[in-house]
Amino acid sequence: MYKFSEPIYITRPLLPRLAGIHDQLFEIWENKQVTNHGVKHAELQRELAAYLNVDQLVLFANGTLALLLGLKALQLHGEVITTPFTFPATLQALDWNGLTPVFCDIDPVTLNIDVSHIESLITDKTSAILGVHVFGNPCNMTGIQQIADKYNLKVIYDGAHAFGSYIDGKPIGSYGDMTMFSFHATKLFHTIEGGALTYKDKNLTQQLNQLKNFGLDDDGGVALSGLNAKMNEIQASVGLEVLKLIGDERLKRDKVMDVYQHMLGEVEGITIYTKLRGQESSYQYFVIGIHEKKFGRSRDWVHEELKTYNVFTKKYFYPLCSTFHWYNHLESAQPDKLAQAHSVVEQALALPLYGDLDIQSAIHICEIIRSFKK
Ligand code: T4K
Repeated sequence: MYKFSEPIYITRPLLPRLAGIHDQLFEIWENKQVTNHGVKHAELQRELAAYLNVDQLVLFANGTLALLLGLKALQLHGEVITTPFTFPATLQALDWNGLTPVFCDIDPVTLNIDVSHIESLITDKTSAILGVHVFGNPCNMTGIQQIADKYNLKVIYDGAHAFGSYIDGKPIGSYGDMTMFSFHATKLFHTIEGGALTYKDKNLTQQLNQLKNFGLDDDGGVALSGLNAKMNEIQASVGLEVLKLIGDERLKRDKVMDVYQHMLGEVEGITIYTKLRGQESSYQYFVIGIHEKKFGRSRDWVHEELKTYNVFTKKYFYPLCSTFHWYNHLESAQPDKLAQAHSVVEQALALPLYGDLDIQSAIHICEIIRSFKK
């Protein structure tokens, strides 16, 4: 069996030509505004709002701070219904706002919050539903909105993995009250570190801009208890260059996904969790589920064995957030209430997906995985 001579990771950052970055840096050096809302920041904010097709967008230093401050701007209180199957940052943004998560089990197909369980979790303390578009699979946004409208709850989406996708012909950032996007280097679109909020209520704009800048107002006062969560000019200029490459990158990732889909789609014991393509897809991750009994090997075994071939996959999102020691006393965190999440977290495995991964390498990865089947 083929063995890679160099390590293959689940992703590699999409890096623009250095000459383009140099030109951007030259302009920044010339005008000497390196952070605190300079021209690059303004330009990227405009370009991203257009690209994501949303009316309101504010940039942040990273996705976690964007979500944390977005939740604060919405003035939530008490409990927020959310998923245990996500990156810790989703929960940490709640924590830092003093909000209590109420964990909702997930749909085993989309891996997102299961709408049929939400109503039973609502109490008089519930103020919002925080859905995560896990691996770019969209939440059931119509179902969530119906419940939110009925109980007068806010809806926030963690769209860290959902950059640029359209669902039912609408940009994903236009659903709910607010959506967070992460621009970390591992994301399709990135600013090395960075993030943004898109949101419905334009009255929030001033507040969000203050919150990310220590709460300072325009009159020299301090209006809010904010933070430093500003995106600097170098981050913004990397974003401007990366944005030019996204169209091509999506096409390249589509070809890699084609190989995975054809070579792994029919293997007994393997489920493909990330099936969306074209404008619905964010092309962020390619994630499979490995069913130990049917495949003959566990997900953990496959993850470890692939390393001997120099292929480094990721067990996203292991462990479940509901098992963190500061949550495991919560009633909603009990494993019997989260049966699907506990099952999926033992099966999910993210495979390498990035434009520079050549087709032959994707074929080798599939051949290696297929050779594991018992
Ligand atoms: N909500 C959700 C649902 C999220 O998934 C995330 C972040 C957030 C919120 C918070 O957004 P940010 O505050 O991060 O904007 C990575 C990322 O650091 C994190 O942004 C991301 N989600 C998470 C899913 O993945 P790790 O610890 O798994 O990444 P790491 O360093 O192992 O990188 C993965 C692979 O990528 C490496 O094996 C090699 C490659 N890589 C990585 C980096 C950073 C490179 O080739 N070059 C690089 O510079 O967290």
